[in-house]
Amino acid sequence: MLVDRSRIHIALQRSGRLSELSRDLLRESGLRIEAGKNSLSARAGNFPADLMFVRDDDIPTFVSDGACELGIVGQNVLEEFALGSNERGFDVLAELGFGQCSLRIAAPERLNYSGPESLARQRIATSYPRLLRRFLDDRKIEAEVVQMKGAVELAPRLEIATYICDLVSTGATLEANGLRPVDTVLKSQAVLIRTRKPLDDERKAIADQLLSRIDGVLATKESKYIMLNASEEALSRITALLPGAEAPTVLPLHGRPGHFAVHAVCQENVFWETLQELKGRAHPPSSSCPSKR
Ligand code: PRT
Ligand code: ZN
Repeated sequence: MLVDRSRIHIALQRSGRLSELSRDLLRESGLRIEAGKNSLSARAGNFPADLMFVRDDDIPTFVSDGACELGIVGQNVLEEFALGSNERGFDVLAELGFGQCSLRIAAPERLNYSGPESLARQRIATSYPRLLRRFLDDRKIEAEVVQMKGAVELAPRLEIATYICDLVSTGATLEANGLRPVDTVLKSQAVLIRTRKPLDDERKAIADQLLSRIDGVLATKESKYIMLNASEEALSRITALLPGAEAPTVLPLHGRPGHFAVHAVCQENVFWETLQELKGRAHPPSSSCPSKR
């Protein structure tokens, strides 16, 4: 297949937990994507990018080989891949804030776990043998890693292994199988990756443009817009409470001398902690209305 050098190629999970969320992010970044569920590839209607829909396990390979310039994949899949390759063929450009899960060691309910040394000489079933092996080696624990492709939660019941090491998000699957999480091997979320293969200027510019759009989308998601009314005396105390905010806009309120409207964009982590305090300080209380957008 001839590679079209005037377009970039983005590897996305075809069908699974990350596929819709990955497409949503690209749509929010302004790409028109009209591919159906069964398509293997799609052309963005209004941006020089082709999307390749593949198994998530293939995404690190495609990007490292340079077949796709960009990709979206879970850190769990990415790090397992990286541990098996001699050279890192990709860079992580952004954490995307979805697909969160943890790779955890889990034990049957009845078993006591008193730290990683409890794993010594035990059998542990996993689909992530390299990440698990690194976890054990870092702690100088010798244990047997039993590799499974799926249904890892069944291993203790089938007496294939005593422990398992698998992805957990809500914990419901572990619970349903009489298991409980006892240790964490890796915390994971979806990330945007770029090949380390050199790009020609044209495709580098396209990739940079998309990255800056994605950065914009992520920044908006992490921000909250605060609007409140305050008296003149309260203004300096209120602006001091907004450390994560851009310079707030302060506007006089028509017909209410000495009172102002304060508008500020605030980082989400600051927002929730600050909200209560703001409510206490804006004056008069009846007109203080911190709100979010
Ligand atoms: O077909 P393909 O190979 O592309 O997909 P896949 O079946 O390998 O992957 P998929 O779609 O299941 O998951 C894609 C990615 O989503 C993973 O690589 C993770 O980065 C991320 N992710 C987030 C999860 C979970 N949460 C998750 N809970 N991947 C899998 N699970 C599974 C887990 O393995 C276990 O079986 O969900 C079960 C546990 O869920 P809870 O909620 O009961 O704890
Ligand atoms: Zn997979």
